[in-house]
Amino acid sequence: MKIYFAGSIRGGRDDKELYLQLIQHLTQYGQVLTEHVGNGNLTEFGEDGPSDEWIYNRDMDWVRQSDVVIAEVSTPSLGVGYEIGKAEDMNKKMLCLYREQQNKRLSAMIRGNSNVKIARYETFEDAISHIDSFFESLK
Ligand code: 6IA
Repeated sequence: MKIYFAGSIRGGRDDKELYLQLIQHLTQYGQVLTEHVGNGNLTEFGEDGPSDEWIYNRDMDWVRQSDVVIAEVSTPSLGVGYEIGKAEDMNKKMLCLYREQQNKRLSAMIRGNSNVKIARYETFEDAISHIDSFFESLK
């Protein structure tokens, strides 16, 4: 099972530790192609490294190859929204995890999309149980 995990990078790195913990949990279900999303050293300003064009092409290849897409959407991110739209067009099985926060509302382009399953959670344990139920439903 190939898993594409999407989480904010340039949109902001406030949840980077959470991404890492979610990715660690996901590895029991298969290969997480995008482990760098949980990299604690990666800031929203990026680093010297591959060009944006290279990153785009590689990530789109990975979305294509993936069996499932899990997106953490609590921190708004253009890249994550784009990946969700592409994954929808490719008919990928997808789960979006969303934590309610004061003064923030999830984009209508995600919340209003009946093709996108949104799992609301409060605690880390809730998020984990949404993930477990999602993989259970694929069996
Ligand atoms: O707009 P954002 O940067 O928040 O978009 C985040 C999403 O786009 C993530 O789910 C990633 O899959 C993808 N993405 C954005 N930037 C990168 C990136 N940057 N590397 C890989 N995927 C990315 C540089 C990494 C660095 C180690 C050179």
